[in-house]
Amino acid sequence: MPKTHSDIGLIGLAVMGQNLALNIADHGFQISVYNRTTEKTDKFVAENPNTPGGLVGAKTLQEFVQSLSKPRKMVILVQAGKATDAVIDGLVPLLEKDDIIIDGGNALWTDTIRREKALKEKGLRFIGSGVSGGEEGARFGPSLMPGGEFAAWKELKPVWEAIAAKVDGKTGKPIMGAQPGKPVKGGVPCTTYIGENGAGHYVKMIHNGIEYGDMQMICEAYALMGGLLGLKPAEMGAIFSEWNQGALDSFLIEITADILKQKDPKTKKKAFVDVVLDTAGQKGTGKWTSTNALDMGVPAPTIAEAVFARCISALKDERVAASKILKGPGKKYKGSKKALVAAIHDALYCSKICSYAQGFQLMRTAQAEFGWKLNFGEIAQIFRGGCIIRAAFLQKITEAYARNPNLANLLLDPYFNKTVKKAQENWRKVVSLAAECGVPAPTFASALAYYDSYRSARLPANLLQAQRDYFGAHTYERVDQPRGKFFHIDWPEPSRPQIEA
Ligand code: NBP
Repeated sequence: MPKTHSDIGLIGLAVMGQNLALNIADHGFQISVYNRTTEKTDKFVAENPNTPGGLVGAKTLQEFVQSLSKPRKMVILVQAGKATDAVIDGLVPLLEKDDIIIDGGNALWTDTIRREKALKEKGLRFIGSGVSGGEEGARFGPSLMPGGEFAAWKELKPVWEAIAAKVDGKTGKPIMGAQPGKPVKGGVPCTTYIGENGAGHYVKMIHNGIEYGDMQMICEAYALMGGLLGLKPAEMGAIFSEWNQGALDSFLIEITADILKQKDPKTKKKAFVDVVLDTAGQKGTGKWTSTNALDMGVPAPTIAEAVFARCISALKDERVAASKILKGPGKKYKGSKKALVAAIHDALYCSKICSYAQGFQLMRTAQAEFGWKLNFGEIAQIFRGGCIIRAAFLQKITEAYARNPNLANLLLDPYFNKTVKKAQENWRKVVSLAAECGVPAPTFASALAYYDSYRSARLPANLLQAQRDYFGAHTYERVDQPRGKFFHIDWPEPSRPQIEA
């Protein structure tokens, strides 16, 4: 017997909405669903008649709102931006005090702050929740990053904890094997309250920035194995499978191994990866992360480098033309294959540590900027299952923040410090070989420069300050005076080109 009112509602029945609705229903919650195009709602409900909780289709927003138990909880999964605002505007006149709107789209966190504030003034509650894991995650367990009023989160918590991905409490490994109608039982849910207003969407954005970095680094490892050792995709696939058994164990390494072993379904002979065009698209969250890093003055060069790597990949025609004119060094690697593969592994791991260090630095600065109180250990924990960056490595981050919740930079944690110390010789070897042989490895090199800059007690910015003082009287501080005391030298007029009369 269906309940008179549904436990929760969901608006937007494209890929994410349909899968998340089925996930919610699989956990015994009755869910009302609404989509702008009614035929989609009708088809979806008709195709899924026997879910444990039950789906209730609504033809109008009014019918949808009236079908929900109070305080109403409704998830929006539509395009971020204007579409989300349009749906909220449609809902507001139909809602009552304390009802809760949950935006599960990839919203810009500042939009979430704005929406939460505007809705609060109307007596309504708003949660901006990052949802990671794509279609598969939404269906069988995503990583969920909710931000908003804590009391509103408590209303949503039973549903969010039920549908989130689960990891083993001891090992931190994702619990797999969910089937339609049969979700996994037990385990630690990959969701936690992140913080006020836009905190959840901010953390989701950083997750995506880190994802950009991870993906590009793996691509560089692949390019180096191909460019320096001439390995074939299937051989590289086997190496990635092996790496997936160790410190690099992660979803992205696992799928890379599968991709590299895949044959092209059309030619049946070629490696699939060899027939894929080398231009990468992007939806913008990596750019948002990098823009935010620049806005806050936080160094996140490796993440930005990963975004730029996609940008340069998109210049396909220009690159093809340039390849006929611009020549590289033409040097070949002649050393041991085994040693270089091991070195690439270490370069990847060290670069990854730096990229995550940058992502966590961003969150650390943002919490001060936006007045949040973020728990970094818990954030790493909820990334362990369901999401694209899920990896064994995240357990090490959780442990690092358990050792020191106020850790200034992940690199300073004893585990990461020791790991980089041990592996840096290999990392440096790979970056220098890449430069010598002309194989682009922008994130590996950028991460190494970040590491060397961060560990430098003195950088050449002294000269930079002097230059600024010279041409702009921007003043400088002295090493032999307290910080905050500024000096200026009356420099001679810079030489100017002589203009003949
Ligand atoms: P889309 O982002 O493509 O959204 C389209 C859906 O929104 C359609 O069902 C559309 O209805 C509906 N919609 C409604 Br209801 N009102 C709308 C309006 N006023 N304007 C435009 N569309 C409206 O769906 P998606 O790919 O499932 O993604 C949903 C959200 O989840 C996005 O914010 C996305 O960034 C985020 N996300 C996606 C992924 C992923 O892997 N795809 C992962 C994580 C997060 P219609 O049928 O009438 O057009």
